[in-house]
Amino acid sequence: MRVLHTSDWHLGKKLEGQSRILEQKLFINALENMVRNNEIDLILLAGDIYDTYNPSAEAEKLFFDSIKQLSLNGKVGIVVIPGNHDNPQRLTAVSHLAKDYGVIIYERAFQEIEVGKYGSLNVYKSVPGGIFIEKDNKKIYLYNLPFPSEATLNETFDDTKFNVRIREILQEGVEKNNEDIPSLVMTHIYVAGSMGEGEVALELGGSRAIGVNDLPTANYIALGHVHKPIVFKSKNAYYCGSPIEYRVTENKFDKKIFIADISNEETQVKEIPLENYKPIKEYIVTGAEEAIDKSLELMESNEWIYLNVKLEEPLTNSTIRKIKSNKNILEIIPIIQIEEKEKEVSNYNEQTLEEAFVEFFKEETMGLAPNDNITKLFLEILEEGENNETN
Ligand SMILES: [Mn+2]
Repeated sequence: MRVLHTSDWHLGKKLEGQSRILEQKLFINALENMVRNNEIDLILLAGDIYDTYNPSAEAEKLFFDSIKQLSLNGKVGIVVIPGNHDNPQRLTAVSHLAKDYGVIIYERAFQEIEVGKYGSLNVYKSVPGGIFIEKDNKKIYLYNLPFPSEATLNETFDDTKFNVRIREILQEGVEKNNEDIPSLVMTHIYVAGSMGEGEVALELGGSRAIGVNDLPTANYIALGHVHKPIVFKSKNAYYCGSPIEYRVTENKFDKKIFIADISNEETQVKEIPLENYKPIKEYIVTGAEEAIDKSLELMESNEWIYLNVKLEEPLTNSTIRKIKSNKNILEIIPIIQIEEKEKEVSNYNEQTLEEAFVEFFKEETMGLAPNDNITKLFLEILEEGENNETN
């Protein structure tokens, strides 16, 4: 059976308030072509379909359209599990309609899917968390574990036992395959990388992790959660990563899709690089003029832009407007130049109030001098105070 593995679509996710729906639609169209060109039997969608618990109508429409489009109207099977970003009830609300298109959507761990026809897929046997699938005389067993947490598993365990419990669940899940057919596992979880070949140690803030050795032995393990493609060769385990860059830190590596030929023999895996429709870029310029020039130069660049500007004084509103005439500029990040000279102890008594205010303002703003209006305002308020006193 030929399986395409994708995850972490994060439909509806925004970047500094900017919609990514257009890029997400382009990805879905590209994915449809891959499904057609590679004669895919089954698509595994390993969680984080949406970005939030309450996706927008636009994001939901894209998901509904996508499963119909990618299933080629029921010719290709799709199995979906919720990730930590998804609301499982919301995700599965469309299950009954999706069934005709060959789409199986899990809501929770240990769920027993109804046996029967799902488009061209035949689920001929079902166990808690696992399905025996037959398509065109090819058979596989697939064990699914949606994002596991104490809440979703309805269990409590202390942090040190998390990986032990997950290892047990996955092991028992795989053992339910009592036929001589390949075993696949799909889950949405953080696997802390060992430092072997092609394996990268990562930290995902606060997320509970399992180790590579906690993964069971299977013909293919489809992982979701990490946005970078990672291969754990020793376990046939793969993170395909997110299809598009969702943060500026993700612009250092290529996005991929994995296609696996699954049989009782060794699994053959092909990587397909994904096109980057609108890369996230960072630029550093010095001064307002350079910032405006850069913005104009990149007007047609089709990039998301973070513009870092080295400054000695704040940008005026008119400069900001000129820079932002380039709609791809996400954020203008001022870098205030701090003078290295040793700070002298101020004697405010020897300064005029205006001088003292300017100095105080600079201390509070990492070296940024107040503009004339602010200084004027300060002096006006001061004067008002003095007048009040004499009244
Ligand atoms: Mn996730």
